Amino acid sequence: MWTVLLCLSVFAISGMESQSFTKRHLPPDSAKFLRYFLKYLEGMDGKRRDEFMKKITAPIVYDCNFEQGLCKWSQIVKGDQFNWIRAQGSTASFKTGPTNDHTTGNRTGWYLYIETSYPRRPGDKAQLTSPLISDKQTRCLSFWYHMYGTHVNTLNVYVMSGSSALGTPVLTKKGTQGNQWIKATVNIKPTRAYQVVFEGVRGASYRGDIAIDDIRLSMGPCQNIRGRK
Ligand SMILES: [Ca+2]
Ligand SMILES: [Ca+2]
Repeated sequence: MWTVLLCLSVFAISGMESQSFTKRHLPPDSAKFLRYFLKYLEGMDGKRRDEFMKKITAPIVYDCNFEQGLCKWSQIVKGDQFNWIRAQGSTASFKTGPTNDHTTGNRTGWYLYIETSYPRRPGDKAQLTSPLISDKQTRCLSFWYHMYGTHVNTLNVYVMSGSSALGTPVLTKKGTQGNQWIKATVNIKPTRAYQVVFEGVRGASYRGDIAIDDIRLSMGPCQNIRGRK
C-alpha cells in the first residue's frame, strides 16, 4: 500500500519538470509520503535502487504543446522554403487547417502549422527540428497531427543522424485526413546522436494546411495507444 502511495507521489514530483522542487510545492500529506519514500529507498540495495530510480524518473525530454512557444524545437532555415507558423484558432483559409489546437480544444490554445496560401508553391517544404539528442535511449515520439483540405500534400517525420541529409522518413502521412486531430507514435531506437525533423510539404493549392501539436519524446518504447479527437 505504502509503496503504491509513495510511487504515486514520486511520479507526481518527477512530473514537475524543470521546476525547482521545494517542500512548499507539496500538498500537506505529500511531505509525509516523501519521508516514507526516502526510508523505502534506504532499505534497497544499490543496484535495485538504481534500477528503481531509473524507472520512476524517466523523463519526458521534449514535451511541447506550443502554448508558450516552440520549446526546444526550432525552424530549419537552410534547405527548405518556408517556416512553420505558431497559431491559435482557425487558419486564414476556409476548409483547410484545424479550428482549434489539440491541447486545449479551444481558441486559447496554440499549435504549429504550414500556411499553404500564396506565395507558397507546390512542393515547398517547411522543416522543424529537435535539438541533437545524443544518448542512445529508446524513445517514443508521439504527436497529434491535423491534415484537412482538398490539396493537403505530405507530412514527413525524419530521424536525422550522422549527416545533414534527412534520409528516409520514419513516418509519412499523405492527403487529407478529415477535419480532426489524429495521434501518431513512432519508436526511435538510435545508434548514434540524432535530431527529429518534422517536414510539411505544400500541395497543389491553398487548401493544404497541415498542423501539429503536443509533441513528446518520452523514454521507452511506445505503448501503442492511438486516439482521435
Ligand atoms: Ca497546443
Ligand atoms: Ca524553414
